[in-house]
Amino acid sequence: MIKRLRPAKLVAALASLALALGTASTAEADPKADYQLIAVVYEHANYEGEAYYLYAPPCKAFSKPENINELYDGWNDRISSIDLYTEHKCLIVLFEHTWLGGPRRSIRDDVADLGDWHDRTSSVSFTFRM
Ligand SMILES: [Ca+2]
Repeated sequence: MIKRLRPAKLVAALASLALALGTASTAEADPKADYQLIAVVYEHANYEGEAYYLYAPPCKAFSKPENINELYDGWNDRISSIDLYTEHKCLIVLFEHTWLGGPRRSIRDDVADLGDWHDRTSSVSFTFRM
């Protein structure tokens, strides 16, 4: 069963993403204002179990990726399926280790079962999907 978005959870996800990405800004404008829901990741295959919402600014070219160098809130080595919001045309790259280290796997569409990538992802990168 896919969990519904709830405002409280959205706010919490945005807050922790801002911390994880270090997006603090001195500008008056809210630096998170243009964040999009890029994907929902789940602890089990087939979009089951606990869900986590991944937000990022609009995805840019490979030369300017948005990175989450360390998955937060206990999500290290936990993701098993991914519901990708393809309308944003983002490519997600999963990395086995933190800070984009180790083997990688590119995600271009929903993945109901990550197979040998179950409970393995430790950091992710978002770029624009050509
Ligand atoms: Ca890992």
